[in-house]
Amino acid sequence: MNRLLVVSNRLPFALDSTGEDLWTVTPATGGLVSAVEPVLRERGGVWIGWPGIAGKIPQGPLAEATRNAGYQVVPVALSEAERDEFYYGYSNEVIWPLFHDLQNFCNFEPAYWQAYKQVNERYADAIASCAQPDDFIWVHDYHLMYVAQALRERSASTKRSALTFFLHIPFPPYDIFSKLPQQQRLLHALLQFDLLGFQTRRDVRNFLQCVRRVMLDAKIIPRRDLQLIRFEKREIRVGHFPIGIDFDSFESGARSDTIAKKSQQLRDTFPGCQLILGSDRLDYSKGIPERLRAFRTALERHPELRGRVVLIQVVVPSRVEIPRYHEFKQRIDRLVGDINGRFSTSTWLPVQYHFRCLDREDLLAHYRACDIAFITPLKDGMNLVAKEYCACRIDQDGTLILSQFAGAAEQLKAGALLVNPYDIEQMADTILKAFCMREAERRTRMKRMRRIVRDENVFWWVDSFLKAGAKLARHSLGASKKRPSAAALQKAST
Ligand code: GDG
Repeated sequence: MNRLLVVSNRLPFALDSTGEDLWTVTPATGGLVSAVEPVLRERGGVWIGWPGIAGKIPQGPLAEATRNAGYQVVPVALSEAERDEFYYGYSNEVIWPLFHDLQNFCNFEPAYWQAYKQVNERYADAIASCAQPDDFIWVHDYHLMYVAQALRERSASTKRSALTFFLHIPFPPYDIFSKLPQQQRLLHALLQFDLLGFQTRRDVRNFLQCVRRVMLDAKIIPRRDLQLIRFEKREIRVGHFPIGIDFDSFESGARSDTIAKKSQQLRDTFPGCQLILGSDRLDYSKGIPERLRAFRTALERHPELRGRVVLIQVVVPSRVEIPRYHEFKQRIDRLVGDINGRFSTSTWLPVQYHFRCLDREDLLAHYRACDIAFITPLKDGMNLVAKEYCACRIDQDGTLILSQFAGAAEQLKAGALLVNPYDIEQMADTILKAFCMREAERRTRMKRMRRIVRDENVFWWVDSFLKAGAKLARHSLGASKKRPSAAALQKAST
Protein backbone atom coordinates (compact mmCIF):
# COMPACT_ATOMS: atom_id res chain seq x y z
CA MET A 1 0.00 0.00 0.00
CA ASN A 2 1.55 3.30 -1.06
CA ARG A 3 1.88 6.09 1.47
CA LEU A 4 -0.96 8.60 1.15
CA LEU A 5 0.06 12.23 1.03
CA VAL A 6 -2.95 14.49 1.40
CA VAL A 7 -2.59 18.17 0.57
CA SER A 8 -5.32 20.66 1.42
CA ASN A 9 -5.47 24.34 2.19
CA ARG A 10 -6.26 23.81 5.88
CA LEU A 11 -5.11 21.20 8.34
CA PRO A 12 -7.89 19.42 10.27
CA PHE A 13 -7.46 21.81 13.20
CA ALA A 14 -6.80 25.51 13.68
CA LEU A 15 -4.26 27.08 16.04
CA ASP A 16 -5.22 30.36 17.59
CA SER A 17 -3.23 32.68 19.85
CA THR A 18 -4.93 33.66 23.10
CA GLY A 19 -2.03 35.66 24.53
CA GLU A 20 1.71 35.45 24.70
CA ASP A 21 2.66 31.78 24.32
CA LEU A 22 -0.93 30.70 24.92
CA TRP A 23 -2.58 28.73 22.15
CA THR A 24 -5.89 27.05 21.55
CA VAL A 25 -6.41 24.18 19.14
CA THR A 26 -9.86 23.95 17.55
CA PRO A 27 -10.88 21.02 15.36
CA ALA A 28 -11.86 22.26 11.91
CA THR A 29 -15.42 21.73 10.71
CA GLY A 30 -16.38 21.39 7.09
CA GLY A 31 -16.91 18.70 4.55
CA LEU A 32 -13.33 18.08 3.47
CA VAL A 33 -12.09 17.44 6.98
CA SER A 34 -15.12 15.30 7.92
CA ALA A 35 -14.40 13.07 4.94
CA VAL A 36 -10.61 12.88 4.78
CA GLU A 37 -9.70 12.79 8.49
CA PRO A 38 -11.15 9.32 9.26
CA VAL A 39 -9.37 7.91 6.23
CA LEU A 40 -5.93 9.25 7.20
CA ARG A 41 -6.50 8.24 10.81
CA GLU A 42 -7.23 4.69 9.67
CA ARG A 43 -4.44 4.19 7.16
CA GLY A 44 -1.81 6.75 8.24
CA GLY A 45 0.15 8.98 5.90
CA VAL A 46 0.97 12.67 5.70
CA TRP A 47 -1.27 15.72 5.76
CA ILE A 48 0.15 18.96 4.35
CA GLY A 49 -1.80 22.16 5.05
CA TRP A 50 -2.06 25.53 6.75
CA PRO A 51 -2.86 25.59 10.49
CA GLY A 52 -5.00 28.71 10.19
CA ILE A 53 -2.72 31.37 11.70
CA ALA A 54 -0.86 34.01 9.74
CA GLY A 55 2.87 34.28 10.35
CA LYS A 56 5.27 31.97 12.12
CA ILE A 57 3.94 28.59 13.22
CA PRO A 58 4.62 27.74 16.88
CA GLN A 59 6.25 24.29 16.89
CA GLY A 60 5.30 23.32 20.47
CA PRO A 61 1.51 23.73 20.13
CA LEU A 62 1.64 22.15 16.67
CA ALA A 63 3.41 19.06 18.02
CA GLU A 64 0.91 18.95 20.89
CA ALA A 65 -2.04 19.21 18.49
CA THR A 66 -0.82 16.40 16.27
CA ARG A 67 0.54 13.99 18.88
CA ASN A 68 -2.28 11.46 18.64
CA ALA A 69 -3.36 12.13 15.08
CA GLY A 70 -2.13 8.81 13.68
CA TYR A 71 -0.52 10.51 10.70
CA GLN A 72 2.28 12.99 10.12
CA VAL A 73 1.43 16.68 9.78
CA VAL A 74 3.48 19.08 7.64
CA PRO A 75 2.46 22.71 8.15
CA VAL A 76 2.60 25.39 5.48
CA ALA A 77 3.06 28.97 6.73
CA LEU A 78 1.22 31.93 5.21
CA SER A 79 1.85 35.60 5.88
CA GLU A 80 -1.07 37.94 6.59
CA ALA A 81 -0.87 39.40 3.09
CA GLU A 82 -0.84 35.93 1.54
CA ARG A 83 -3.80 34.86 3.63
CA ASP A 84 -5.70 37.95 2.53
CA GLU A 85 -4.95 37.70 -1.18
CA PHE A 86 -4.74 33.96 -1.67
CA TYR A 87 -7.32 32.66 0.81
CA TYR A 88 -9.82 35.47 1.28
CA GLY A 89 -8.99 36.88 -2.15
CA TYR A 90 -8.60 34.53 -5.10
CA SER A 91 -9.96 31.41 -3.38
CA ASN A 92 -12.97 32.92 -1.66
CA GLU A 93 -13.78 36.06 -3.64
CA VAL A 94 -13.18 34.63 -7.10
CA ILE A 95 -13.27 30.83 -7.33
CA TRP A 96 -15.79 30.02 -4.60
CA PRO A 97 -18.60 32.32 -5.85
CA LEU A 98 -17.88 31.68 -9.54
CA PHE A 99 -17.88 27.91 -9.16
CA HIS A 100 -21.20 28.15 -7.28
CA ASP A 101 -22.69 30.06 -10.24
CA LEU A 102 -22.79 33.31 -8.21
CA GLN A 103 -20.68 35.49 -10.48
CA ASN A 104 -22.16 38.71 -9.10
CA PHE A 105 -20.37 37.99 -5.83
CA CYS A 106 -16.95 37.80 -7.52
CA ASN A 107 -14.20 40.34 -7.07
CA PHE A 108 -11.83 39.77 -10.00
CA GLU A 109 -8.96 41.77 -8.45
CA PRO A 110 -5.94 41.12 -10.74
CA ALA A 111 -3.39 41.00 -7.87
CA TYR A 112 -5.12 37.97 -6.36
CA TRP A 113 -3.92 35.63 -9.12
CA GLN A 114 -0.24 36.30 -8.44
CA ALA A 115 -0.79 35.58 -4.74
CA TYR A 116 -2.69 32.39 -5.63
CA LYS A 117 0.19 31.13 -7.76
CA GLN A 118 2.78 32.12 -5.16
CA VAL A 119 1.02 30.29 -2.33
CA ASN A 120 0.42 27.23 -4.51
CA GLU A 121 4.17 27.22 -5.14
CA ARG A 122 4.70 27.17 -1.35
CA TYR A 123 2.53 24.05 -1.09
CA ALA A 124 4.45 22.52 -3.98
CA ASP A 125 7.69 23.14 -2.06
CA ALA A 126 6.23 21.42 1.00
CA ILE A 127 5.26 18.41 -1.12
CA ALA A 128 8.65 18.28 -2.81
CA SER A 129 10.40 18.40 0.56
CA CYS A 130 8.68 15.31 1.94
CA ALA A 131 7.33 13.24 -0.97
CA GLN A 132 8.85 9.85 -1.64
CA PRO A 133 8.79 8.31 -5.11
CA ASP A 134 5.93 5.88 -4.44
CA ASP A 135 3.68 8.23 -2.52
CA PHE A 136 0.15 8.73 -3.69
CA ILE A 137 -0.09 12.52 -3.86
CA TRP A 138 -3.65 13.66 -3.48
CA VAL A 139 -4.29 17.41 -3.67
CA HIS A 140 -7.68 18.68 -2.53
CA ASP A 141 -9.93 21.46 -3.56
CA TYR A 142 -10.18 24.80 -5.23
CA HIS A 143 -7.45 26.59 -3.27
CA LEU A 144 -4.75 24.40 -4.78
CA MET A 145 -5.52 24.01 -8.47
CA TYR A 146 -2.08 25.34 -9.46
CA VAL A 147 -0.01 22.92 -7.37
CA ALA A 148 0.72 20.31 -10.06
CA GLN A 149 2.00 22.95 -12.42
CA ALA A 150 4.20 24.43 -9.68
CA LEU A 151 5.52 20.96 -8.86
CA ARG A 152 6.31 20.10 -12.44
CA GLU A 153 8.23 23.35 -12.76
CA ARG A 154 10.48 22.56 -9.81
CA SER A 155 10.52 19.17 -8.28
CA ALA A 156 12.71 16.24 -9.13
CA SER A 157 11.62 14.14 -6.15
CA THR A 158 8.02 13.79 -7.30
CA LYS A 159 8.92 12.76 -10.84
CA ARG A 160 7.76 9.22 -10.29
CA SER A 161 4.60 9.91 -8.28
CA ALA A 162 1.24 10.36 -9.91
CA LEU A 163 -0.29 13.74 -9.16
CA THR A 164 -3.98 13.57 -8.41
CA PHE A 165 -6.61 16.17 -7.56
CA PHE A 166 -10.14 16.17 -6.22
CA LEU A 167 -12.47 19.15 -6.42
CA HIS A 168 -14.93 19.27 -3.51
CA ILE A 169 -17.00 22.11 -4.94
CA PRO A 170 -18.94 22.12 -8.22
CA PHE A 171 -17.29 22.87 -11.58
CA PRO A 172 -19.34 25.52 -13.41
CA PRO A 173 -20.64 25.38 -16.98
CA TYR A 174 -18.66 27.17 -19.71
CA ASP A 175 -20.88 30.28 -19.84
CA ILE A 176 -20.01 30.99 -16.21
CA PHE A 177 -16.42 29.72 -16.20
CA SER A 178 -15.59 31.90 -19.20
CA LYS A 179 -16.02 35.01 -17.01
CA LEU A 180 -12.78 34.07 -15.24
CA PRO A 181 -9.91 36.27 -16.46
CA GLN A 182 -7.41 33.43 -15.91
CA GLN A 183 -9.58 30.74 -17.51
CA GLN A 184 -6.90 29.40 -19.82
CA ARG A 185 -4.10 29.49 -17.25
CA LEU A 186 -6.25 27.72 -14.70
CA LEU A 187 -7.28 24.95 -17.07
CA HIS A 188 -3.68 24.58 -18.18
CA ALA A 189 -2.66 24.19 -14.53
CA LEU A 190 -5.39 21.62 -13.86
CA LEU A 191 -4.27 19.61 -16.87
CA GLN A 192 -0.87 19.15 -15.20
CA PHE A 193 -2.45 16.65 -12.81
CA ASP A 194 -2.63 13.01 -13.94
CA LEU A 195 -6.06 12.34 -12.47
CA LEU A 196 -8.84 14.87 -11.88
CA GLY A 197 -11.76 13.84 -9.70
CA PHE A 198 -15.09 15.65 -9.47
CA GLN A 199 -18.12 15.05 -7.30
CA THR A 200 -20.74 14.41 -10.00
CA ARG A 201 -21.29 13.60 -13.67
CA ARG A 202 -22.55 17.16 -14.07
CA ASP A 203 -19.16 18.55 -12.95
CA VAL A 204 -17.23 16.25 -15.29
CA ARG A 205 -19.46 17.34 -18.17
CA ASN A 206 -18.93 21.01 -17.35
CA PHE A 207 -15.17 20.58 -17.03
CA LEU A 208 -14.87 18.76 -20.36
CA GLN A 209 -17.01 21.40 -22.02
CA CYS A 210 -14.65 24.12 -20.75
CA VAL A 211 -11.57 22.18 -21.88
CA ARG A 212 -13.14 21.70 -25.31
CA ARG A 213 -13.93 25.41 -25.68
CA VAL A 214 -10.79 26.93 -24.13
CA MET A 215 -7.92 24.48 -24.62
CA LEU A 216 -7.99 23.99 -28.34
CA ASP A 217 -4.90 21.73 -28.30
CA ALA A 218 -6.50 19.25 -25.93
CA LYS A 219 -8.06 16.12 -27.36
CA ILE A 220 -10.91 14.57 -25.41
CA ILE A 221 -11.41 10.86 -25.89
CA PRO A 222 -14.74 9.75 -24.39
CA ARG A 223 -14.60 6.58 -22.31
CA ARG A 224 -17.20 4.68 -20.37
CA ASP A 225 -15.67 5.17 -16.90
CA LEU A 226 -12.66 7.51 -16.76
CA GLN A 227 -12.59 10.09 -19.53
CA LEU A 228 -9.26 10.64 -21.23
CA ILE A 229 -7.68 13.92 -22.30
CA ARG A 230 -4.53 14.06 -24.43
CA PHE A 231 -2.69 17.29 -23.86
CA GLU A 232 0.93 18.30 -24.44
CA LYS A 233 1.88 14.65 -25.05
CA ARG A 234 0.46 13.56 -21.73
CA GLU A 235 -2.67 11.68 -20.76
CA ILE A 236 -5.01 12.97 -18.08
CA ARG A 237 -7.89 10.93 -16.68
CA VAL A 238 -11.07 12.59 -15.51
CA GLY A 239 -13.85 10.98 -13.49
CA HIS A 240 -16.62 11.52 -11.00
CA PHE A 241 -16.15 10.19 -7.46
CA PRO A 242 -19.08 11.20 -5.24
CA ILE A 243 -17.71 11.74 -1.74
CA GLY A 244 -19.28 9.75 1.09
CA ILE A 245 -19.32 9.74 4.87
CA ASP A 246 -18.11 7.34 7.55
CA PHE A 247 -21.56 5.73 7.69
CA ASP A 248 -20.81 3.23 10.46
CA SER A 249 -19.44 5.86 12.78
CA PHE A 250 -22.53 8.07 12.35
CA GLU A 251 -24.91 5.13 12.64
CA SER A 252 -23.31 3.60 15.70
CA GLY A 253 -22.96 7.04 17.27
CA ALA A 254 -26.65 7.68 16.75
CA ARG A 255 -27.49 4.29 18.32
CA SER A 256 -25.67 5.05 21.57
CA ASP A 257 -27.57 5.59 24.81
CA THR A 258 -26.24 9.12 25.18
CA ILE A 259 -27.56 10.18 21.80
CA ALA A 260 -30.86 8.37 22.34
CA LYS A 261 -31.31 10.32 25.58
CA LYS A 262 -30.29 13.66 24.10
CA SER A 263 -32.50 13.13 21.09
CA GLN A 264 -35.50 12.29 23.29
CA GLN A 265 -34.84 15.42 25.38
CA LEU A 266 -34.86 17.50 22.22
CA ARG A 267 -38.16 16.00 21.10
CA ASP A 268 -39.68 16.54 24.54
CA THR A 269 -38.83 20.24 24.32
CA PHE A 270 -41.30 20.65 21.44
CA PRO A 271 -44.29 18.46 22.24
CA GLY A 272 -46.76 17.91 19.39
CA CYS A 273 -44.42 19.44 16.79
CA GLN A 274 -42.58 17.95 13.84
CA LEU A 275 -38.96 19.09 13.90
CA ILE A 276 -37.34 20.41 10.73
CA LEU A 277 -33.55 20.69 10.68
CA GLY A 278 -31.27 23.00 8.70
CA SER A 279 -27.54 22.85 9.48
CA ASP A 280 -24.95 24.69 7.43
CA ARG A 281 -21.73 26.64 7.55
CA LEU A 282 -22.42 30.36 7.30
CA ASP A 283 -22.22 30.69 3.54
CA TYR A 284 -24.31 32.40 0.88
CA SER A 285 -24.15 29.25 -1.31
CA LYS A 286 -26.10 27.26 1.29
CA GLY A 287 -29.42 29.01 0.56
CA ILE A 288 -30.23 29.85 4.20
CA PRO A 289 -32.27 33.05 3.56
CA GLU A 290 -34.20 31.32 0.77
CA ARG A 291 -34.97 28.45 3.16
CA LEU A 292 -36.19 30.84 5.88
CA ARG A 293 -38.37 32.62 3.34
CA ALA A 294 -39.81 29.28 2.24
CA PHE A 295 -40.56 28.41 5.86
CA ARG A 296 -42.26 31.79 6.32
CA THR A 297 -44.31 31.25 3.15
CA ALA A 298 -45.27 27.76 4.36
CA LEU A 299 -46.63 29.26 7.60
CA GLU A 300 -48.50 31.94 5.60
CA ARG A 301 -50.00 29.59 3.00
CA HIS A 302 -50.65 26.58 5.21
CA PRO A 303 -52.01 27.71 8.59
CA GLU A 304 -52.36 24.07 9.63
CA LEU A 305 -48.55 24.05 10.09
CA ARG A 306 -48.64 26.78 12.75
CA GLY A 307 -47.92 25.42 16.19
CA ARG A 308 -47.18 22.02 14.60
CA VAL A 309 -43.67 22.50 13.15
CA VAL A 310 -40.43 23.99 14.44
CA LEU A 311 -37.46 24.84 12.22
CA ILE A 312 -34.16 24.29 14.04
CA GLN A 313 -31.59 26.22 12.03
CA VAL A 314 -27.94 25.72 13.01
CA VAL A 315 -25.50 28.11 11.38
CA VAL A 316 -21.83 27.31 11.98
CA PRO A 317 -19.68 30.49 11.97
CA SER A 318 -17.35 30.50 8.98
CA ARG A 319 -15.18 33.09 7.17
CA VAL A 320 -16.71 35.75 9.45
CA GLU A 321 -13.75 38.05 8.81
CA ILE A 322 -15.05 38.64 5.26
CA PRO A 323 -17.48 41.62 5.23
CA ARG A 324 -19.89 39.89 2.84
CA TYR A 325 -20.30 37.02 5.31
CA HIS A 326 -20.96 39.46 8.12
CA GLU A 327 -23.72 41.20 6.13
CA PHE A 328 -25.09 37.82 5.21
CA LYS A 329 -25.39 36.84 8.87
CA GLN A 330 -27.32 40.05 9.57
CA ARG A 331 -29.75 39.10 6.80
CA ILE A 332 -30.35 35.72 8.42
CA ASP A 333 -30.78 37.33 11.87
CA ARG A 334 -33.41 39.71 10.47
CA LEU A 335 -35.37 36.94 8.76
CA VAL A 336 -35.40 34.79 11.91
CA GLY A 337 -36.58 37.83 13.91
CA ASP A 338 -39.29 38.55 11.37
CA ILE A 339 -40.67 35.00 11.37
CA ASN A 340 -40.58 34.63 15.14
CA GLY A 341 -42.04 38.13 15.59
CA ARG A 342 -44.92 37.43 13.23
CA PHE A 343 -45.93 33.89 14.11
CA SER A 344 -44.80 32.99 17.64
CA THR A 345 -47.34 32.44 20.40
CA SER A 346 -46.92 32.20 24.16
CA THR A 347 -46.23 28.45 23.76
CA TRP A 348 -44.60 28.17 20.33
CA LEU A 349 -41.49 29.71 18.74
CA PRO A 350 -41.34 28.71 15.05
CA VAL A 351 -37.57 29.10 14.46
CA GLN A 352 -34.94 27.88 16.91
CA TYR A 353 -31.75 29.51 15.70
CA HIS A 354 -28.25 28.54 16.83
CA PHE A 355 -25.29 30.54 15.56
CA ARG A 356 -22.55 28.22 16.75
CA CYS A 357 -20.97 24.87 16.09
CA LEU A 358 -22.77 22.02 17.86
CA ASP A 359 -20.52 19.41 19.38
CA ARG A 360 -20.66 16.01 17.70
CA GLU A 361 -23.07 14.49 20.24
CA ASP A 362 -25.51 17.36 19.85
CA LEU A 363 -25.25 17.20 16.08
CA LEU A 364 -26.03 13.48 16.07
CA ALA A 365 -28.91 14.00 18.52
CA HIS A 366 -30.36 16.63 16.18
CA TYR A 367 -30.06 14.32 13.18
CA ARG A 368 -31.74 11.51 15.09
CA ALA A 369 -34.51 13.66 16.55
CA CYS A 370 -35.61 15.71 13.55
CA ASP A 371 -38.47 14.49 11.37
CA ILE A 372 -37.43 16.45 8.32
CA ALA A 373 -34.01 17.62 7.08
CA PHE A 374 -34.39 20.76 4.98
CA ILE A 375 -31.20 21.13 2.92
CA THR A 376 -31.46 23.66 0.15
CA PRO A 377 -28.10 24.97 -1.11
CA LEU A 378 -28.20 27.19 -4.19
CA LYS A 379 -25.39 24.95 -5.40
CA ASP A 380 -23.20 22.47 -3.53
CA GLY A 381 -20.41 20.10 -4.52
CA MET A 382 -22.03 17.25 -2.59
CA ASN A 383 -23.49 18.21 0.84
CA LEU A 384 -22.54 15.77 3.56
CA VAL A 385 -25.18 16.95 6.02
CA ALA A 386 -27.81 15.25 3.83
CA LYS A 387 -25.91 11.95 4.02
CA GLU A 388 -25.17 12.26 7.74
CA TYR A 389 -28.88 12.80 8.40
CA CYS A 390 -29.76 9.55 6.60
CA ALA A 391 -27.04 7.61 8.44
CA CYS A 392 -28.36 8.78 11.81
CA ARG A 393 -32.00 7.84 11.05
CA ILE A 394 -31.53 4.41 12.59
CA ASP A 395 -35.32 4.01 12.84
CA GLN A 396 -35.39 4.19 8.99
CA ASP A 397 -37.84 7.06 9.23
CA GLY A 398 -37.50 10.77 8.37
CA THR A 399 -37.82 12.87 5.24
CA LEU A 400 -35.11 14.66 3.31
CA ILE A 401 -35.99 17.80 1.37
CA LEU A 402 -32.97 18.40 -0.85
CA SER A 403 -31.93 21.01 -3.38
CA GLN A 404 -31.74 19.67 -6.91
CA PHE A 405 -28.46 21.63 -7.20
CA ALA A 406 -26.65 19.74 -4.41
CA GLY A 407 -24.30 17.08 -5.75
CA ALA A 408 -25.98 14.64 -3.34
CA ALA A 409 -29.18 14.89 -5.43
CA GLU A 410 -27.57 12.72 -8.13
CA GLN A 411 -27.32 9.80 -5.66
CA LEU A 412 -30.31 10.48 -3.37
CA LYS A 413 -32.98 11.47 -5.88
CA ALA A 414 -34.80 8.15 -5.46
CA GLY A 415 -35.58 8.93 -1.83
CA ALA A 416 -35.41 12.68 -1.32
CA LEU A 417 -38.00 15.34 -2.15
CA LEU A 418 -36.04 17.44 -4.62
CA VAL A 419 -36.67 21.19 -4.76
CA ASN A 420 -35.45 24.22 -6.66
CA PRO A 421 -33.97 26.46 -3.92
CA TYR A 422 -34.88 29.57 -5.93
CA ASP A 423 -38.57 28.57 -5.98
CA ILE A 424 -39.83 29.74 -2.58
CA GLU A 425 -43.41 28.60 -3.14
CA GLN A 426 -42.43 25.13 -4.29
CA MET A 427 -40.22 24.74 -1.21
CA ALA A 428 -43.05 25.95 1.02
CA ASP A 429 -45.45 23.42 -0.46
CA THR A 430 -42.83 20.68 -0.11
CA ILE A 431 -42.66 21.37 3.63
CA LEU A 432 -46.39 20.62 3.77
CA LYS A 433 -45.89 17.48 1.67
CA ALA A 434 -43.18 16.23 4.02
CA PHE A 435 -45.31 17.11 7.04
CA CYS A 436 -48.23 15.05 5.68
CA MET A 437 -46.25 12.14 4.23
CA ARG A 438 -47.38 8.75 5.46
CA GLU A 439 -45.03 6.59 7.47
CA ALA A 440 -44.86 3.81 4.85
CA GLU A 441 -43.69 6.19 2.13
CA ARG A 442 -41.20 7.88 4.47
CA ARG A 443 -39.67 4.52 5.32
CA THR A 444 -39.44 3.34 1.71
CA ARG A 445 -37.67 6.53 0.73
CA MET A 446 -35.34 6.55 3.75
CA LYS A 447 -34.34 2.91 3.21
CA ARG A 448 -33.35 3.66 -0.39
CA MET A 449 -31.22 6.58 0.69
CA ARG A 450 -29.58 4.77 3.59
CA ARG A 451 -28.58 1.90 1.31
CA ILE A 452 -26.74 4.29 -1.01
CA VAL A 453 -25.13 6.26 1.80
CA ARG A 454 -23.98 3.01 3.46
CA ASP A 455 -22.64 1.40 0.27
CA GLU A 456 -21.04 4.48 -1.23
CA ASN A 457 -19.36 5.62 1.99
CA VAL A 458 -16.14 7.53 2.48
CA PHE A 459 -13.95 4.41 2.35
CA TRP A 460 -15.59 3.38 -0.93
CA TRP A 461 -14.87 6.92 -2.20
CA VAL A 462 -11.19 6.73 -1.25
CA ASP A 463 -10.84 3.24 -2.67
CA SER A 464 -12.35 4.17 -6.00
CA PHE A 465 -10.15 7.25 -6.26
CA LEU A 466 -6.98 5.37 -5.25
CA LYS A 467 -7.79 2.54 -7.66
CA ALA A 468 -8.21 5.00 -10.51
CA GLY A 469 -4.91 6.59 -9.45
CA ALA A 470 -3.09 3.26 -9.17
CA LYS A 471 -4.03 2.32 -12.72
CA LEU A 472 -2.78 5.56 -14.10
CA ALA A 473 0.43 5.71 -12.07
CA ARG A 474 1.85 3.11 -14.41
CA HIS A 475 0.89 5.20 -17.44
CA SER A 476 2.32 8.38 -15.97
CA LEU A 477 5.60 6.74 -15.12
CA GLY A 478 6.03 5.94 -18.75
CA ALA A 479 4.77 9.28 -19.87
CA SER A 480 6.90 11.35 -17.51
CA LYS A 481 9.82 11.58 -19.93
CA LYS A 482 7.56 13.24 -22.44
CA ARG A 483 6.40 15.96 -20.11
CA PRO A 484 6.85 19.54 -21.32
CA SER A 485 9.95 21.35 -20.15
CA ALA A 486 9.87 23.65 -17.15
CA ALA A 487 10.51 26.56 -19.51
CA ALA A 488 7.42 25.71 -21.56
CA LEU A 489 5.31 25.45 -18.41
CA GLN A 490 6.65 28.74 -17.11
CA LYS A 491 5.72 30.43 -20.36
CA ALA A 492 2.16 29.10 -20.22
CA SER A 493 1.66 30.20 -16.63
CA THR A 494 2.49 33.90 -16.87
C1 GDG B 1 -17.35 21.16 1.02
C2 GDG B 1 -18.33 21.33 -0.16
C3 GDG B 1 -18.86 18.90 -0.02
C4 GDG B 1 -22.31 21.05 10.12
N1 GDG B 1 -22.86 21.61 11.21
C5 GDG B 1 -22.12 21.21 12.27
C6 GDG B 1 -21.09 20.39 11.80
N2 GDG B 1 -21.23 20.31 10.49
C7 GDG B 1 -20.38 19.50 9.63
C8 GDG B 1 -21.21 18.42 9.01
C9 GDG B 1 -20.52 18.15 7.69
C10 GDG B 1 -19.75 19.43 7.44
O1 GDG B 1 -19.83 20.25 8.59
C11 GDG B 1 -20.36 20.23 6.30
O2 GDG B 1 -20.14 19.55 5.11
P1 GDG B 1 -20.88 19.93 3.76
O3 GDG B 1 -20.60 18.87 2.78
O4 GDG B 1 -22.32 20.06 4.03
O5 GDG B 1 -20.34 21.35 3.31
P2 GDG B 1 -18.92 22.15 3.14
O6 GDG B 1 -18.28 22.42 4.44
O7 GDG B 1 -19.25 23.35 2.32
O8 GDG B 1 -17.95 21.16 2.32
C12 GDG B 1 -19.45 20.31 -0.06
C13 GDG B 1 -17.78 18.79 1.03
O9 GDG B 1 -16.79 19.81 0.89
C14 GDG B 1 -17.07 17.44 0.96
O10 GDG B 1 -16.56 17.19 -0.30
O11 GDG B 1 -19.89 17.98 0.30
O12 GDG B 1 -20.30 20.43 -1.17
O13 GDG B 1 -18.85 22.66 -0.17
O14 GDG B 1 -19.64 17.07 7.81
O15 GDG B 1 -21.23 17.34 9.89
N3 GDG B 1 -20.19 19.80 12.60
C15 GDG B 1 -20.30 20.06 13.94
N4 GDG B 1 -21.24 20.87 14.46
C16 GDG B 1 -22.17 21.47 13.67
O16 GDG B 1 -23.02 22.22 14.16
N5 GDG B 1 -19.42 19.48 14.78
